[in-house]
Order: sequence, then structure tokens, then C-alpha cells
Amino acid sequence: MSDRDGINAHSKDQDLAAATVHAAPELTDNLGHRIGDDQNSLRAGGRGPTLLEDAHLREKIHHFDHERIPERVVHARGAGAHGYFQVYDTALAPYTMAKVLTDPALRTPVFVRFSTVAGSRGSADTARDVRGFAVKFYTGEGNWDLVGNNIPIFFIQDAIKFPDLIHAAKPEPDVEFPQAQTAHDTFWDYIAGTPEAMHMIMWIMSDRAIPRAFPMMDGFGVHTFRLVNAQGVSHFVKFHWKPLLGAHSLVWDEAQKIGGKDPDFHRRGLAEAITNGAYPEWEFGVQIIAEGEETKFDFDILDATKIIPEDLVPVRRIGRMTLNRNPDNYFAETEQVAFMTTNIVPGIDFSDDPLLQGRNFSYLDTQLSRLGSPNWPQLPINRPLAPVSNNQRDGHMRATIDAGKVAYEPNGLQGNIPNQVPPARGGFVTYPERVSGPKVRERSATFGDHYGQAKLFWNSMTPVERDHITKALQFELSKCNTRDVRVRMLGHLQRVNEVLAAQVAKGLGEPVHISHATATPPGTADSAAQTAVLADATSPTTASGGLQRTKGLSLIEGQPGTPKGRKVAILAADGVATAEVTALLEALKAAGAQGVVVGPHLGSLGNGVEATMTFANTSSVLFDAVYVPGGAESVKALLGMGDARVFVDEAYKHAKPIAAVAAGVELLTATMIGQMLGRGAFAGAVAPDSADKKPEKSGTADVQNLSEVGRVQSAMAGPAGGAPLAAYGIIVGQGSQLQSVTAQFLAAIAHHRFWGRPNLEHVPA
Ligand code: HDE
Repeated sequence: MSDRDGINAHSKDQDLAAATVHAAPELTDNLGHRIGDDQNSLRAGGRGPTLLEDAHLREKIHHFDHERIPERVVHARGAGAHGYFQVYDTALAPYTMAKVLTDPALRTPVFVRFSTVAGSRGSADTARDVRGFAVKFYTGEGNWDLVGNNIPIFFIQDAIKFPDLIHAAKPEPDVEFPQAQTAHDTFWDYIAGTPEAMHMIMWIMSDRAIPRAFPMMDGFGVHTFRLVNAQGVSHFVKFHWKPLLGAHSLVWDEAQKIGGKDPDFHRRGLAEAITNGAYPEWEFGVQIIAEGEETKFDFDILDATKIIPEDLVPVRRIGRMTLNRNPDNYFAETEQVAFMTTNIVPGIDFSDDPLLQGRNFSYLDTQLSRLGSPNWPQLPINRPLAPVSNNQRDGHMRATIDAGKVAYEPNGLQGNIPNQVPPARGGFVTYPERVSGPKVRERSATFGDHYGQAKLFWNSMTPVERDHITKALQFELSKCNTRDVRVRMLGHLQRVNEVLAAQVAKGLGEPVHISHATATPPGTADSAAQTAVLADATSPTTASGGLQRTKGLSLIEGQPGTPKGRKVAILAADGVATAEVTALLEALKAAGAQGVVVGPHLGSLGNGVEATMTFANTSSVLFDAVYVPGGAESVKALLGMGDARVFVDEAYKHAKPIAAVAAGVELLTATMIGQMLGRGAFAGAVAPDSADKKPEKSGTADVQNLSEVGRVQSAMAGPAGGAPLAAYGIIVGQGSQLQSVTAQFLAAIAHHRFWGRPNLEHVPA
């Protein structure tokens, strides 16, 4: 067995462990001298000048002065994790000789880095942006990097445009703002002159650009690649990652507030999930197209502004990735990891996508300015598990000691080793694609349709998702200072969908020229009126394989519903009903969700309930659902706290499940929920306080059963003429109904958001 065959899921962990150092009892300098005093520099007298002789002071400050390296020119803000990848079976063997994709016995170690694109290293996680989704597979055949995004297409078709796109998106160079935002003149000025970006604009204005969590994001290889089998036959392929938790998003008002309340929201969530053993998982999928088949499409598979709709070519799920270990050191691992699109293994190859071809230059080039030496592949996080042997030598920070006098080939002195490897023994051979043509700077006519798939995306959205896209465009363009930029963008939107354009125009105070009904934009809340206007506003597609809509695009339709990974705030004060808190905490834990008691102060709230967060140090926007247990004293205190009321109001506005038991229901009726739905909706739910009673055993069963959500308890009367409370994701009950309330609440959490609640625009949160 060679070193290449012995790789298992832990191989990279062991490799990194060899380079990991732990604190030792004795303090030393960098060259092992024991330090006697690390608090006082060497001075001529207690009040005298510092002496040049103080080598320890100079070493310490010298190292500190050089601790930073340049941040990535794009994707500077990121978070990473270790894990492994394994295919289910040999299904891809007819298509590729890559062992990582065909041998189900292999657990290939991976390191994954998620990122935003535009913001700098310290920017907020929840900015509206594409997310990077870069996976480094440490395979026995060398490293394979799949450097993808959470959106399956890109803004531009040719790499030569990338510096312009990024210059336009980054903070404006004269003033260096806005940070991590596209809502400014230069971005939209560039986009208005770049029609090929229109499909991508639909995606980044959608909720895809504000994911709920890294483990709740799709991932895409974006470009068309090749799979090549042992006979040298090539198929085209698109790569997909599908999260087991489903792909879910924040809402924009929430994302903006989180940016201030917890700028580390996504990286904290990833680290906590792994620490808690809730390992993020994705299935790996492929769309495979035989060579020649691609010419049947009315779009070009080499054009990175196009998807291959899933209804045209289904995604076959062939394996799974699990992330199960946090990095030990952010800088050494997440900051120094260097991905390259050119890292591929036998059985995988490039297509002629001009964006991919340009990337193949950029990723090697950029590592030199970031990591400062051509020896960056020797850094522990970058070095492969596959053995390395070649005649490259020297350079800054060379870590290996390359023994022997021969550093060239061919050579006779060393038996001509290291020697080239024939294909039969794993040597890489480029797919011998036949290429001919004049040298020209031109774009193929097959790349010419810039609006067709933007329409496919728009049509495939549910009405509330269309409302969100429209609101995002109203927001972004309203922040452009130059009217001409706004008006030029309206021209493009008109070509995607005229009702969309009219609604955005309304938000910008521009004239609307269509006869279709319009609605006044509603501020930060979802608007029932705008959603209704957009509900039937579809556009005939082109460049979409004859499809008018396709699955795989909506974040609301076809996503798995699960309470796993969700975080619930339990609002409580001194005297809270212990049994109700305990029952919910247990039920959430059993369902893979997490409950957090939020109180006016940390620590004991009496009877064994501990508050681990306070109304001052957290916020409604950091949770997926809210629960108000009973306990007369506790509820009385909450009723007197504006922060507790806003907590509930925001959860209502952001369409999150809300539950209350016994006296806890009073907090709901006293907040905007009571006013929005009418207090009558809660009739019969408020019962004598259950604090002293023994509750029924809490129910954890049947949490996946979403029909529970629609089931109305006898205690819950529906608002006159309206839907029952539970249909709005609001679950209330008496203390004696704890089991049923808990089960319904879990089902509501699994459903995630309850769009279309009444009167949202009136909620002052
Ligand atoms: Fe990148 N991109 N990119 N990109 N990209 C970088 O490489 C570049 C593109 C992506 O977590 C840089 O090491 C060009 C598409 C990710 O370390 C740089 C073009 C996609 C990451 C670079 C693109 C990506 C990067 C900066 C246009 C999705 C972060 C630092 C042709 C398929 C990787 C670095 C990490 C990073 C260049 C377009 C994904 C400068 C020239 C399309 C996930 O080399």
C-alpha cells in the first residue's frame, strides 16, 4: 500500500496535529531562550531610557509588527471547518476515474472555507452578498479544490471584466465607503452598463444573498467542468452541494440588524454547531451532460451566467460531506488556506468557460501577494496528503530540507528520479480536446441572451420571494445618489418583468407607465399589497430549454422542513414557570434544536431556571422562534419591559414561530400581535397559571408532521373570519395543554417562517 492509499477521514487532522503546538510551562523567545521578565523592558535605571540591547523586547515587537498579511482581494471575510467527504457508491465510475468520486470506501479529508465577497476581513457576516463555498479535498491523487459559491451563476462571462466588477462593488475609492454593500452608485453604475449581469442580479437581490447559516446554504461549482473516464471519454458536469438542513435565508430587516447585534453571526453559528456535535452536512450532486448533448440547449453551457435548469438535467446525489472539527487557529488554517481552481485530479478537467480559464491564472498569482512566497504549498493547511517530490528549491520560508545534490531532470546521478508518471500509474493527462479557430477578442453569439434566465428565475419564485426581490431593488437603488443610475437600471428591470420594474419605479419615485395595478412600497416589512401585485407577474422565458419555471430555485418550495439547527428564545423573568421551561428545553434538544433562556439578568430566575442571555446582550433577530412560558410574576415583569415586547413584535414581523403558555399568552396579547390579530383570537387560551401544576409529559413526537401546524386546538379560537392562530405560526395554550403546544411549536419551527401575517407594515419594530 502506498502513502496515497492509506488516506482516511482523519489523515489531515493527524498531519496538522504534527504542526500544532500547545502552550508549555516555560516562557521562551523564538529561539528557545527562557525568559526571566516579560513585563519590563531593559532600562538604564527604573525611570531611564530603554536599551537597544533588549533583544527580547525587539523580537517581541518585531514579530508583532509583522503579524498581518494582506487580506484576500475578494472573499476576505470567511470562516472554515474540517471534515470529510464520501461517495455513496460507484455510480460515477462510468464517467470519471477520480477515486474521490468513485470509491465508496474512501473518506477523503476536506477543509471548507465560507466567505462573503465584497467586505473586508472585519465586515459583518450578514451583508447582502454572494457567499464563497470553497472545498479543498486532500485526496490520494493530490489536492482537489472546488472553489464555488452559494449561487450557481456569476455576474460576468469573461474573466477580463472581473477587476472592473470588483472595483465597482468595493467601497468607493475616494471615501472608502460603503463597507460590504452593493447599495451605492459605482456598483449599480457598472451593472447598468453590464446586461450580462441581469440573471445574477435577480439572485443577489433574492434571499439567497442573506443566508440564515452556512450549513443552510446550497453550494455550486458554477462553471461547467469535465469528468473523464479511464477510456478517455469526457462528459460535461456541473457540481452541486445540497445542505441536509435545507437552504434557508434571513429577511433583510433581520440581516441588517444582525450586522450590528452580532457581526459574527455566521461564523459563530458554524463554530457552535460543530462544538455542539450538530455537524453540518451536504449531499454532493452532479448534473451530467454527454459531449454533443450541450448543443441542443438554447444557451451555452460555457456561459457562467446560465444555469442548467434542474427540470432539464436532474441533479444526481452521489455522496455526502460532513464538517466535524473547528480549526485550532484561525490564522494558520482559515486565513492561510490557499484555494486554486487549477487543483484538480485525474478524472476531472476544465471546460473552456472563459471565466474559469481566467480564474485558473488568478488563484496561483494571488497567493504570492497574500502569502509572500512560492513556498505557500508547504504550509500545513495547504500541503497535500499525497507525497510531494520535485526539483523546485529554495525561496522565502522554505520549510523542507531537500537533501541531495540533484535538483534537475533529466539526471543520471540520481537514476533520473523523481520521474514522470505514466497515465496508467496516475500521471495527469489533460483531456485532448480538439481546438481550432482564429485568434480573436470576441464573445460567442451563443452567450448573447442576458434576460431569458433572469425571467426563469423570477417566474420560479413564490409571490413572497418576488416581494423580497422587489424590496431589495427598491432599497439598493434608492441608495444610489445619481438618478441616471437608477433610471438606467429600471430599463433593465423592465426587460425582466414590467410589473417588477413598475414596483421598483414606485419605490424610487419614478413614473410608472403600465396599466397593471401597483402598490405603495411598505417600508421594511413584507407587504401583502405588493406581494399580491407581483403574484401573477410572470415573463415568457428564453435561453431556458423551453421551461417557464424550474425547481431548485425557490427557497420556499421543495425545501426539507426540520427543527434541527434552530435556536429558540425563551423569554423569562424571576418566578417563571419552571416546568414549562424545562419541558421545552428538553423537547428542543431531542429535536436537534436549541433553547436559550433570555432574562432581565443572567443566572437563576428561581426554581432551577438559569438565564444564559439577557435582553440587553441579545436580540430577537438572533433567534428563529420565541416562546413565552407562564408564571404570573415573570410575565408581569416582561409586560413592563419594552425590550421584551419588541422581542415578540420583531419575531412577528419576521414571520417566526411564536408560542406562549398560560400567563405567557398575556405578553402576546399586550404586544402588536394582539392588536394585529385582535385580542379575540386568543380567547380561552389564557388559563390560571400553571406554575404550580405538574405539566403533562412534554411531547417530542411527530415533530416533522407539518399538518400539526394547521391543527387548531380547542382553546385557540381563530380571528373572526381569518385563519386560525396556528396557521400564522402562533401557538398558544393553557398550562394543561403543554404537550400539545410543544408538539405544535416544534412543527412550526420545522416550518420555519409563516409568511403573509396580517398588518405587518403596522408593526413598529
Ligand atoms: Fe474567485 N477569487 N475569482 N470566484 N473566489 C478569489 O483567490 C477570481 C469567481 C471564489 O475561501 C481570489 O485566494 C477571478 C467565481 C471563492 O480562500 C482571487 C474571477 C467564483 C474564493 C479570485 C473570480 C469564485 C475566491 C482571492 C473571475 C465561484 C475564496 C483570494 C474570473 C465559482 C476562496 C484567493 C477562499 C477567491 C479571482 C470569480 C469563487 C483573486 C479572477 C465565478 C469561493 O484569485
